[in-house]
Amino acid sequence: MSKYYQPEIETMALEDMQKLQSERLVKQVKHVWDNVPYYRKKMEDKGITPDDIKGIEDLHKLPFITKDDLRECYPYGLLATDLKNCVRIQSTSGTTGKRVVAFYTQNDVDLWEQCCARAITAVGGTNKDVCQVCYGYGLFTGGPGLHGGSHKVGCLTLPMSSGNTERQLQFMTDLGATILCCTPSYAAYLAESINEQGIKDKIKLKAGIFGAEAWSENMRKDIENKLGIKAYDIYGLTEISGPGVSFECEEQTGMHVNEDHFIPEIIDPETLEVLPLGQKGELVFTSITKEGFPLLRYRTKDICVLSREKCSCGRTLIKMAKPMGRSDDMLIIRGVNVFPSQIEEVLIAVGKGNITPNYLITIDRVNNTDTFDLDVEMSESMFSDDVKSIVRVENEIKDKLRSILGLGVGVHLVNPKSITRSEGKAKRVIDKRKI
Ligand code: DLL
Repeated sequence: MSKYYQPEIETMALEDMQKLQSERLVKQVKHVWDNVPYYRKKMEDKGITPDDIKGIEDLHKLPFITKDDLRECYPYGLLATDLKNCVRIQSTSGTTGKRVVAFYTQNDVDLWEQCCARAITAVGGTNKDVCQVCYGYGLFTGGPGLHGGSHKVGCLTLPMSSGNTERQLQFMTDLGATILCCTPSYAAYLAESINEQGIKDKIKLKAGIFGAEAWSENMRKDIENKLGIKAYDIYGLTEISGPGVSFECEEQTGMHVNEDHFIPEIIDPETLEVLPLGQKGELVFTSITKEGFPLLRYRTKDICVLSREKCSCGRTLIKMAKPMGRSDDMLIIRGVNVFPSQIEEVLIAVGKGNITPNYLITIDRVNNTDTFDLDVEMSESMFSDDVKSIVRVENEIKDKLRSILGLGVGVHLVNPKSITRSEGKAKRVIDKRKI
């Protein structure tokens, strides 16, 4: 087995893990207090100092950090070390306005890659494996994270990045890839292409590590059957490091959190109270080993459940269920984080009396790929215009959205007053994806 199965950590007794977390938390709080004036102010506003945090039992006293804080502090406001100590940035898949930038020291990159190496090891990966990484490379953490983990395990790494299915299949068959890392929707697409081309017997895959978006147990079964592999979930987010915050083991009943690096909590998103194990609420993480960009009590907005039920793999690391949705309005479309507010901004910019602010986003999944359509009501004056000018406005909206989101959107100007008005909160999104 690869040296990234670390039983001294992964099967540690609960008391020992809590002791380790407490030591690291105390140190981390001091590091953040000393180096991040923004967070120090938040602590002062709550009337606490690092002396009040003696261990994980005091974690609940710390203030939360949210995406809004990250935006306010963009780009350097939450950096906890001199910039010269940082060697990398990564960023969430989002827009210029909403972008979140995370900084890493070399040590941060090493620890992150170790987390991914644990995930690859947990699916049976060793230095005999050929690991095909088709998450996007670049600012997105998927490619770089799994790539680094694959190197650490000693797999032959195929740094494919996303897209170009023909080339993916050629390398997969010619080089005998045994582990596939990509989003579950791309895995399902690859599986279909393999079956269509009748090349299943040329495939040597045994396991897949699929995450970055929600997927169901049905989708897991479908991918497993079509590819003849075991499909494992992996979770993470840029703000906390990237993929590998938690990973699935052979039991496939939820993801073990790398608790020696990230302390998870579940809170009630309304009252902000910490909820007991087993209750559903918003997932919050505290980074206890990061140097460059250590976030304390970061609200992920992912709705989830934690469990300490005994796992047959022997790991004692706490488990999180598959995330069950979000407590904010963020959508993940083809892996890109999209906020309805970004669409509103574009509509306002393009508006000029041609369109109204009434719109409806429809998302679906066709052939395992997300479709993204936007209906926008025209104004009465535009309604009487010729088709040419309607198409011009549609294209303008389309181009602006593509440049901001990096996504193709089907834009349709619809008749005035044709979008159903709501009596309560406006319903702007119809998500037909069955996931
Ligand atoms: O998606 C990191 C990642 C890359 C995870 C590759 C796994 C594999 P972000 O772009 O910052 O980072 O998006 C983070 O994606 O808050 C969740 O809402 C969602 N997400 C990530 N993994 C899963 C998963 C990467 N396994 C946001 N299941 C998170 C459901 C997931 N949702």
